[in-house]
Amino acid sequence: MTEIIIATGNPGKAKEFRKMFDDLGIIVTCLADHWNPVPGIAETGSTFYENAKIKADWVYENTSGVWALADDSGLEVDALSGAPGVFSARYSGEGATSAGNNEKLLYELRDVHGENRTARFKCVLVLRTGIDTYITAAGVCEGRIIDKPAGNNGFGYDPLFIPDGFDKTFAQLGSADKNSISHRGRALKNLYEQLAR
Ligand code: ITT
Repeated sequence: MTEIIIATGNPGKAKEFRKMFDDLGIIVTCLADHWNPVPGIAETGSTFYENAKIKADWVYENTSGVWALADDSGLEVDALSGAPGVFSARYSGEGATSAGNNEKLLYELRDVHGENRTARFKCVLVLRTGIDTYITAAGVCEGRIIDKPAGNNGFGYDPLFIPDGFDKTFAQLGSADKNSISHRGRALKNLYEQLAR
């Protein structure tokens, strides 16, 4: 394995991957290291898998066949029938910000209380390693949505999500703690196990 490009334009994800791959002794780059401006790859799929594959394919096909790893992820809230799901990044509309998405989520959950606020983060990773070769891995982290943001670490919905077994949000946990139990950390561990076989 020589180089892996992470097919993400999300600096929060990029930072987590850099840290996790660094712990494995592997150097990675992201879209911003290769393209300026960072390409907006249209996510036209209807599942995390389809969107991850679209992003991995874009990078593989726009380089000389460099290994491309894509993450498609999101938050599924039970009381909202699984929303925002694949629309997590753009939940509050075009040009959505994390603050806007979090505000919308709290509004949608205004009448949902206590143990009915269960949710989970999901992550699907697709690594394209050749013309027709892919490795896929998935990870899930169960938890609940609190009623006001807490913490400044991480990104996205982290200030609203408390993982099961903890009393702090992802945004209050340090990155090492988050990565050890997160959907992304679990998916990457599974991917790495497949690579090591
Ligand atoms: P790329 O496609 O460029 O990777 P993106 O942010 O658009 O960046 P996704 O389409 O996979 O990525 O959307 C994932 C969204 O789900 C992300 O923008 C967050 O809103 C949310 N999300 C995923 N993982 C998260 C995490 O670990 N913490 C908080 N929010 C997360």
